[in-house]
Amino acid sequence: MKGVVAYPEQLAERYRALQLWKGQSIPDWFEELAARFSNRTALVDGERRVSYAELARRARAVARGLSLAGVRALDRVVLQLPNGLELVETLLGSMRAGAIPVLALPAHRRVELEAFCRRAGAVGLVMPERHAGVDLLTTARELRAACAELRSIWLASSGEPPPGFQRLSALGEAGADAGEAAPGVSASEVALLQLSGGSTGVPKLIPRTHDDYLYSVRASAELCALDADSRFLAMLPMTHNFTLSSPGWLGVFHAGGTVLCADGLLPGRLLELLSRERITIAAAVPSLARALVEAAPRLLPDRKLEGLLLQVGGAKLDRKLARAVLEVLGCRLQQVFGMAEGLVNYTRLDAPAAVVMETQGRPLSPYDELRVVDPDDPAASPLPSGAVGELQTRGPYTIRGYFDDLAGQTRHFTADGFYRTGDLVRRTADGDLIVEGRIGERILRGGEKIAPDEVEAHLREHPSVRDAAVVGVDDEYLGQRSHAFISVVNGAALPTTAELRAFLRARGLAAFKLPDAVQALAELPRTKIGKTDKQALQKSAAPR
Ligand code: AMP
Ligand code: DBH
Repeated sequence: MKGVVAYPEQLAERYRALQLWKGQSIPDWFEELAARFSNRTALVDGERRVSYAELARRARAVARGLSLAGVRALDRVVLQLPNGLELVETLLGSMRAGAIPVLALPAHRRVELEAFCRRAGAVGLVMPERHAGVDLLTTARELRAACAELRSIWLASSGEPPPGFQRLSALGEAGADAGEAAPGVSASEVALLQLSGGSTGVPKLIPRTHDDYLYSVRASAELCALDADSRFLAMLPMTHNFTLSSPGWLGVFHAGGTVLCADGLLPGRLLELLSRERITIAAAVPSLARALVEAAPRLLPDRKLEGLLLQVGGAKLDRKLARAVLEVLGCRLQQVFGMAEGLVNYTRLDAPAAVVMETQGRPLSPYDELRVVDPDDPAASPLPSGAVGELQTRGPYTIRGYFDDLAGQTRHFTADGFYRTGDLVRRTADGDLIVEGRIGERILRGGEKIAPDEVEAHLREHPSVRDAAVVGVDDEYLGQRSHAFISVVNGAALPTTAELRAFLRARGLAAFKLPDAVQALAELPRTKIGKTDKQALQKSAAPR
């Protein structure tokens, strides 16, 4: 497809010969699952329970509805729905129609949605009429006016949509009595456009093929030992790569298990579901894991979550919180260091506790190629294990380029096809990765380099500090100075800058790493998926 950097043919052949890529499209894969697990429950959304066979039928109806509406093979459709049956059937149905869903998050608004529609050249958009108490109809109208190629906007709403918009549920109804018309979908084609978290501005589009995506899903499901008894609670947005594919709800489907949808629930309610519904696997970002840990003593006094594997990823999990997850929730823990561009690292289920608490795991696939390079001299030979540098990777499920982004190609990918992750990592002698931060977040203070992650981890060890983030602020004399933001443990007194600096010094930290300023916030700002929003913090760090 135009705008997509393909895998080199020789490598593609190798991945096929190795049976990593099986030549099966995601819709065909799901049809096969529907035949195999037919009456088993695939999805629970509130009161609605849907079997595999029923879900396949619903996805087929959506596919036909989209075809009847004029959506053709490889057309892009931006998909923005909250967790639930509609999201799942529309995602599967759009792929069955041969279209390429662009996976937006519920928190995205006009600026982001407009950028996705334009960049993807989308012909369709699926979005809720209201979400989390916000009326989105004006947004929908603005998008329709702004994006010329957008032919249809399907609104998920209970009532009749205003003129010019379609009702999402009508899609499945229109398709239900139409003839069979599923176009063949090639497994080597793009299946979906995932979003990069985007450390700068609006996310870039990530083209993942059926072959490569399914490989990562299957391998992840095996690694996490999923089976037909697996019960997954979707707590993060189901379009996010972690919740979708690592192994996520697609991985649970692969094993014949059951997916339960949660959306925008408070930690207390999530704890109740995790316990009552005997959830066996769930994915969280660290801020959500922290919220669960904090709510547990009150809401889960002695019902420990023994049967649960809590996956934590998306941002660095510090050791203190990792320990609390194990001790307070009483569940198993897995760290997941992944990226929508491809590569996913997991701590293994049989890894020693120290590895699970202190590392971000190792690559999913034996065919993942990783190298750690000097960020200031990336062309030099890779660094030895133990050294901190930028992680570069290529492999059977890592993209070779962003969608339609010739201009950014050499910035984000090397000539030999490695993705420059922008992540600073260190590999232990045993081959596990430890994330040390992001290149762009390094602070260059008067000739010294500071890795914010290191300082943040020490700050979080202070008994009054709940969470911490350190950013660089432009400084006339030093180039940059460091500014720490903290949130404080409920009820604890606010430590002064001098106290915190003394605390860090006592822990043996070099003087240049001590924050020049400390500012307390009630809550650290979060990105749409719940990672600490360092860009926002950088902007708000008041110049002295
Ligand atoms: P995205 O671009 O949204 O796919 O985000 C991927 C990025 O999130 C990675 O490149 C890392 O910077 C970060 N990330 C994901 N998982 C972890 C983790 N377990 N520990 C530290 N950083 C992580
Ligand atoms: O942060 C991520 O993007 C992420 C984290 C864990 C991811 O894409 C994944 C696992 O697949």
